[in-house]
Amino acid sequence: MPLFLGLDSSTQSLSAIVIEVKSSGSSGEISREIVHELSLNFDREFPGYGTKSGVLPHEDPAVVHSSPVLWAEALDTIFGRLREAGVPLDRIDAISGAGQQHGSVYLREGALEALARLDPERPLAPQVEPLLSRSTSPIWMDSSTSSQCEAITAALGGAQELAELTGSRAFERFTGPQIRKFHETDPAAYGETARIHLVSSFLASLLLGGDAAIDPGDGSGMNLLDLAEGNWSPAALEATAPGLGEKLPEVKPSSTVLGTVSEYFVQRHGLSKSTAVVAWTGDNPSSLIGLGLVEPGHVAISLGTSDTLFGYMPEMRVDEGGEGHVFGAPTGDFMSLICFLNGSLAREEVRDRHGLDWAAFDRALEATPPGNGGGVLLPWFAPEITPSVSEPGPRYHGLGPEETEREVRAVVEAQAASMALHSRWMGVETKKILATGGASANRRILQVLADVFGAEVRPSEVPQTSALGAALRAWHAWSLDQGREVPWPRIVAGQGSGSTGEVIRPRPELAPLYGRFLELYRACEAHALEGGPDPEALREAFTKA
Ligand code: XUL
Repeated sequence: MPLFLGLDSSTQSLSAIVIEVKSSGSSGEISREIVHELSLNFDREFPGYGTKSGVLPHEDPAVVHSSPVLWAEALDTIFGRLREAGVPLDRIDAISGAGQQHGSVYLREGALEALARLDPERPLAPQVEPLLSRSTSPIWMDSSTSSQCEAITAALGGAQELAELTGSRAFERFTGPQIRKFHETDPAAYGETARIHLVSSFLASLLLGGDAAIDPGDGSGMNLLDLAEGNWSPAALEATAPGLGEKLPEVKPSSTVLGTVSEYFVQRHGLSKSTAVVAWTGDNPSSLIGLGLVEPGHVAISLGTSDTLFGYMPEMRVDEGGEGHVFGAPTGDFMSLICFLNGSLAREEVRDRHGLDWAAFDRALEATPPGNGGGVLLPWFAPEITPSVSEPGPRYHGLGPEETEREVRAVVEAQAASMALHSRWMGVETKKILATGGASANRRILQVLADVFGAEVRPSEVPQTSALGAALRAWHAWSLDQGREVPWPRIVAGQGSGSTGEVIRPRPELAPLYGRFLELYRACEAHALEGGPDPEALREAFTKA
C-alpha cells in the first residue's frame, strides 16, 4: 500500500505525518489513514541555536530572524526519529512539505551543486552552513522593511496595482521587501548570493539535492509573482533588487514531482532511490488541503503562533482595503487569507504573565461574562500585521493588566473580534468555521469564536493540518505523475468535516451583545490607529446595556 510523508517546518517546530492509502480492489474505494505523527520543537530539541519560540534573539523587536541551519538539522533529525519509531522509510513513495511563509534563505554560488554531493556519513547542518551567503533568515514576524515597502509600491504604481498584480499590497514580512532590504544594507553579500529560496523550497532543495521550484502557493507571499500568470513578474523583480530574476528558482505548479530524493537521504536514512519529491508550499496553503477546503463555502481559522483566517477562492479577488491576501491554492486555484501576528504569542504572553497553565486559562474564561463587562484589550504585544501596528504595546479600555481573569477573556474576545471585523472584505457569510492549530484544542476559545462570529465552529480532528495537507499533496502529485490522477475531492474526503462530530454552536441570545461589542472594539481600534474619537462614552453605554 502506498505511503506518503508530509512535513511542516513551522515557526516553532518541524512536524511529520505519514499516511497510508488503501484501495479495496473490487469496489474501487480509496481510503487513507494516518499511520505515524511526530513533532520536534526547535527550542527544546536544538537549544544550541538559542531560539525562543523558534526565533533568534534581537534587540530590535522589528527584526525577526531564524536559522536555516537549524531547519536543516531538524530535517536530518526527523528522518532518524521516524526510523527509530519503526516507520518503513524505504517504502515511502513520495514526500512533500510546507514551510512557514515568507521567510527566505540565501545560498552562494556552487551551493546547489554541493547539495547533490553531500556526505551521508556526516550530519546535514555543518554541510549546509558554508553554503549560505546570509547566515540567518528573515521570517514572517519581521516588520523592519516599511521603507522598502514604500519604494516597491511607488515603483509599481501604487498599492492597488501591486495587489492586483501579486495578490497583496506590500507587506513588511513579504519576501520581496526583505530581499530589497538585504540588497540595500549588505550589497556585497547580496552580490555573493546565487540563489534565494523560501523556507519551503529550501527544504525541498535539501531533499532533492538540487534546486527545487517555488510553487504559486508560497510564491504569492513574496510581492514578486504575477499571480494570474503564475510566474515571476518582470516589473516586480525590477522594483525589488538588481539581478533578482537570476537568483530565483523557477515557479512550478504545486502538484509537480520535482525529482527523487538525493543520495544523502537514501544512504543516511534508508529512503528508496525512487521516492518522489513533490514541490513544497506554504503552511497556510497546505492547511487548506489538510482541512479539505477545495470548494467555496467554508472558512478556516488556524490558531497557531499567528492566527490566520482563510478560505478557498475560485477566482482571484483582491482586498481593496489592503489588509488581506490572495495566495495560490495547491489545487491551482486561489485562496484568501488574513494573518494576525498576535495569535498564540498574545495568548501565551497573558497566560505566562499571570502564571497560569492552559487549564487555569480555561477556568478564567469560564469565570468571566461574555463582553467582559465592557473591558476591551487591543492585544498588540508585538508589532501587529492586521491591523497594521508598528508601535507595539497592548492598549487597555475599562480593565487593567493586573486583572488576571478579565485579561484572559479580553485577549480571546479581542482576537475573535479582530478576525470578524477584518475578514469582512472576503464577502463570505461565515456560517461554518473549521478550527485548527494548537489552541483549537481549547474548546472555550472556540466557544468565544462561535459567539462572536455567530457561526458554528467545528474543530479539525487533526491538529497538524499543514503536515497532513503535505502528505495528501504528495499523494495527489504522485498519482498525477503515474497517470492515474485522484481528483481533489477524493484526496481530501473525510477531511474538514470535523469528523470528531463535535460542533460548537453560537448562542443566539448573545448575538446582540457581540454585535455591540464589535462596534466597541472597532471604535477602540479607530481611536488607537486612526485618531478616532475617545471610545469611553460608547464603552459606558455598552457596559450599561
Ligand atoms: C501568513 C503568515 C503566517 C506564517 C506562519 O501570511 O505570515 O501565517 O505562514 O507560519
